[in-house]
Amino acid sequence: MIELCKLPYAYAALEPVISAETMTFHHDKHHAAYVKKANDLAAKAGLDDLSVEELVVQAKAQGDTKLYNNAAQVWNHGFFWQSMTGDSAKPSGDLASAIDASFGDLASLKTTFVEAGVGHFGAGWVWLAAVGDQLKVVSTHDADDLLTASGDVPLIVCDLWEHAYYLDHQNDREAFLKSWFDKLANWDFAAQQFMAARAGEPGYSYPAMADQSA
Ligand code: MN3
Repeated sequence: MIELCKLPYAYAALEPVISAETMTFHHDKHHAAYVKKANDLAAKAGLDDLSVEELVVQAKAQGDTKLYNNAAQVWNHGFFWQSMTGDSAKPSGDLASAIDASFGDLASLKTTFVEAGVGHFGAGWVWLAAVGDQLKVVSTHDADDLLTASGDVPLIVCDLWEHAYYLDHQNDREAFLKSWFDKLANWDFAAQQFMAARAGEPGYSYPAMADQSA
C-alpha cells in the first residue's frame, strides 16, 4: 500500500503563484486519485508490498502502462511538492557553481527551463536534472518520470499539466513558469538532490506509510 504523502507546507504557503484552492484540488483530488488507482492496480497485480519507486520500475518493466502511469504520477507529485517552498532562496554553494558552469548563470537556466516548459506539447513535467556534475533541463510527457527514463537524477520539477496552473494563470503557462522559478523553486531541496547525485545515492524517496505516522 502506498499513501497520499502530506504536503510539506500549508495549502496557502505558495500564494500568490499557486493558490490554496489549486493546491487543495491538486493534492487532495488529483494526487489522491493517482494513489488510489495505483493501490487498486498494484493489488490486482500482486505488487502491493512494493515501495513507490519499486512499483514504478516494476510496472514499466512489465509493460503495465496503467499501473506505471498512476505509480509514476504518485512519485512525480511527491517530488513536485518537495520542489517548491514559500521561502525560496537563491541557489548557493556547489549547486550555484554547477548552474553557472552548465548554463552560464541562474537567469540563463531560467530562460532554458521556461522555454522547455512552454515548448512542451501537452501535459507533462519539466525537470532540472544532474548527470554527474553536469546539469540539464529535460521535459517528460504525461506521467513519464526520471526514475526509469535515464541516468539523470532529478533536482527539481514543475508540473506542466493544466490542473497545476489553470485556476491561477489560465492558459498562460509561461507566466506560471516564470513566477514558479523566481518565487517557489526549492533550491535547498535541489542542492540535497545534487549532493546525492554526486555521491551516487538515490536522493528523494517517496514517504512510506510508517514515515508519516509521527
Ligand atoms: Mn499534477
